[in-house]
Amino acid sequence: MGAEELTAEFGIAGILDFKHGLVKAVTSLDGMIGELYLQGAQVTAWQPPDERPVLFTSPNSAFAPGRAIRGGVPIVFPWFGTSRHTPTAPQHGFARTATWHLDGVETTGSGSLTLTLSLGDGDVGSPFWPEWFRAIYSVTFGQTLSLRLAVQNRAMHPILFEDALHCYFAISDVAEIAISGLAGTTYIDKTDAARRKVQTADLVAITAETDRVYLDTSGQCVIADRGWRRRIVIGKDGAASSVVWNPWAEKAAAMIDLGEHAWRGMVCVETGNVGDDEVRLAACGEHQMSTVIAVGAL
Ligand code: TA6
Repeated sequence: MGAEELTAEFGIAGILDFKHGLVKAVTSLDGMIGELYLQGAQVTAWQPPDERPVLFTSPNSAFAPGRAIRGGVPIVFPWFGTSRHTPTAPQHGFARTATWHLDGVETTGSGSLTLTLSLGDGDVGSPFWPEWFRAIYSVTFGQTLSLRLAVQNRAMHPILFEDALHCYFAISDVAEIAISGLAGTTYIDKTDAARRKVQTADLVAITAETDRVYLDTSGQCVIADRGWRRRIVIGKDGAASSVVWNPWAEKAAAMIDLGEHAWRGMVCVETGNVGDDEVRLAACGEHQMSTVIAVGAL
């Protein structure tokens, strides 16, 4: 559907509008701002009243059909990174570049707006993962940002997949933040030949390229940002992994959709089921994972 048809069916005057180009939904409600592209069902902005933007989205992103948008919350599915089974398949799966269907819009009395989107095997027809599935994604923009991804197995056999909500957070400066909630867990260090290490320090500080898949983590993560004196709290459910990523200067310089200096103002803290934590979903079963993101003063 194009922007006009979406506005006719789902638009709410003064609250929800749809923009041309790569089609996106733009919401503004009681001082809160939110934005979501139908491609990838990708949230690219969320800003509660009187707050700075919480998500980082690169203005250098391609914003073009079939090209991944750099920032916001890309949905990683059905594999994370390079597919272990088919290394030639596109990085991080097909969900982030496919166009999702907008199935419903709902406002609630508490100043929030929920968009529900879906994607099925018929929409993607991927040769790399020819499974029968339906994914349903609900996004609630409000005082918090709530994201829930449900995957239904429509086949008569179990399916295996990885998923992640690859959140890019806006920060004052990478030197000014510390991430808590991961102490004592084991991570795969993708910057060091995928060696497994234990997070011994209470806090994760970003002092070099960082690319870590933390396994078997169920608690919330908190980004404490001294520069902006705020905390971003990332709660999760149904997600056994957390991923922490910052490309640092050299890698960032090679990423034209990021730009040379933007890496200092972003960090990814992702919620998902990755690597050892991949999901094995029984025939006709459903798996849900969700994250709730909140901000507050430090
Ligand atoms: O989640 C971390 C990661 O897998 C990194 O290895 C890094 O490459 C990043 O995602 C971004 O991947 P992308 O395909 O969006 O360039």
